[in-house]
Amino acid sequence: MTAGQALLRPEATCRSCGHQGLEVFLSLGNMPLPDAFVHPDDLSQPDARYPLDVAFCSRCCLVQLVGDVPAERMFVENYLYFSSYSDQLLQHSRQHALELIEQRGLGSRSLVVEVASNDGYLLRNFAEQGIPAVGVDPAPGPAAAAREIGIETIQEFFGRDLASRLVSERGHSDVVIANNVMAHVPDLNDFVGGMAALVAKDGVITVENPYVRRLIDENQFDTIYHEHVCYYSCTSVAHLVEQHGLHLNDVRAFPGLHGGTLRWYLSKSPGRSARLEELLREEHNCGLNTIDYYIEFGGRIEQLRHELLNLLHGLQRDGHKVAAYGAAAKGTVMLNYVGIGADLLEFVVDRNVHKHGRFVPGVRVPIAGPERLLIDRPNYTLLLAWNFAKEIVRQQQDYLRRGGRFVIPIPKPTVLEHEPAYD
Ligand code: DWN
Repeated sequence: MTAGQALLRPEATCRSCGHQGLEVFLSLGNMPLPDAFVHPDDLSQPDARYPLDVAFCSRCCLVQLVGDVPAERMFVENYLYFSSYSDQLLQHSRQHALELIEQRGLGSRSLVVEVASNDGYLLRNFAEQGIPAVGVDPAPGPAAAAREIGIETIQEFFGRDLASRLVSERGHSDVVIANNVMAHVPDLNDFVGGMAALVAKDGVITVENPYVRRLIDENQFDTIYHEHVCYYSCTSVAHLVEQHGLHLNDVRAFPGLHGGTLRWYLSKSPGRSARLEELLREEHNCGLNTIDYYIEFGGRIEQLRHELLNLLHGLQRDGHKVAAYGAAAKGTVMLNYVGIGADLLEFVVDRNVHKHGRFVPGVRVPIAGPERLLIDRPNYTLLLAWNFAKEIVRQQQDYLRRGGRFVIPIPKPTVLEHEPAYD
């Protein structure tokens, strides 16, 4: 498929509204699973690869992948993502929990359920105040880590079945939290139907996901990967939840989180805040509800790919050593789509010790700890975890003082001369 065009896939059905026929506006090729970091013993095995095509639904405006990868392949076998490796995310989550406790008057007779509770990074803030909290997460590693800190965790995928078991065993939930998971579920209506069944009549559901408008406007193509099946706007979320007797009531923006996150507030009661109405108007006015908005994006990404590769080849030609920071899912996409491999990168560093000694899927670049930046002293480090640029650059002042420089890949490949202005 040519960048800057759309290709109609008549067989593809919208995951939200069931509309037949989706328009693919970007194809990232046959991509390895983004979090399937390769163990040294498996280097002789080829990476499983799956087509990565992203499309637009002209009826409900949902942006979504065409084609599925078995969820077990992505979130159970060998899933190494632990939320607690980001101080920013921990701080953000604590703030979220404390606001809910106060706004909803939560106490020992309340019930909070978090779907995709990972290592208990968020629920711990409820548990420490004696508020009953239950996590749901299918990934064995993070679920075990949550239990180690006393967070009850049901190690399953969430949907209508589990919701009805939770209701019969514990009653309806005052708060249901679903951060960075509603984008991940292949059977979207089973997931949302489950949340609608679980939440109490006067309860609230909060859903956080990266905002598709920021993805498009800031060229965040590397956040398109097999784990992220859907990419949301307020328009598409409103369509989706109304099919399940839920209403989108409010929205909050967190520009500095994961490249630009929205938190949507859902409930069984109608009513929309002024800021939600404003965002819906903006989405209509900027054309986010039309295919042209996405076609233009596809063309920009092809341009970015050439610019980044040329920049890195130029640094190498000038005799500089180049490494990367952030063995992130988005890093796997960035390296594989642009074509940045072990010929260009000495290694990738990451704080998550579970990834050390492994290799980035596809390009097979080795992963080590951040201390390697001061030991090997690469002249330039490509910041694959650009969404945490501020936190990472703050940590790496010694590296910068000794002459090291970070390269930020998006929205435009740039050598960072100072701390980023991310808030
Ligand atoms: O939706 C998802 C997002 C929220 O998180 C998951 N499907 C998978 C994951 O995607 P990702 O791996 O691209 O997320 P992160 O959180 O951007 O990855 C950051 C990587 O950088 C992690 O491996 C941790 C690492 N890190 C680090 O080494 N030093 C992070 C920080 C903040 C640091 O200081």
